[in-house]
Amino acid sequence: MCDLVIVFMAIMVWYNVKQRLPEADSTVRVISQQWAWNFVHPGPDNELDTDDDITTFNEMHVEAGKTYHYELLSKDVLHDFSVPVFRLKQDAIPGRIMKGWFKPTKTGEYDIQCAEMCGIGHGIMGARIIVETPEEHAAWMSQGSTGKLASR
Ligand SMILES: [Cu+2]
Repeated sequence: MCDLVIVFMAIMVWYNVKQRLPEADSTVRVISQQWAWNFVHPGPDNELDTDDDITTFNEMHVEAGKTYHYELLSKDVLHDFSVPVFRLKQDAIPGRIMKGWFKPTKTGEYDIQCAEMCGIGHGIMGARIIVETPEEHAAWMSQGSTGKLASR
């Protein structure tokens, strides 16, 4: 009987963490490939798949205090989108769009890594997530939407 209670409670935790997404302030697309990360940010219109989308390579920009949904894709093999500081790990599976969410609360730069052995370049498949204040994020977005985004 105790096993059933534990299984039921585990399912409820899984549902609350992985299945029930809170309402998003914004959605970003994360595209993994051997051996890099591409990030598609909605531009000032806050909609993906429009002309003002901002695509970056190995660098993701988000605003502190906002809830983000992500759409995770893979162009080739299994990868795993891992942001250790968020305790976030999600497999990227070719042919599927994996959805999830996060809410950064502190500004700063943090590591993104691939947590799935994905080939000879797996070890160099790192990226950064830059959590910005609203002002910093707006400044970055205005650079990106005019095509003047500086690459690091
Ligand atoms: Cu990998």
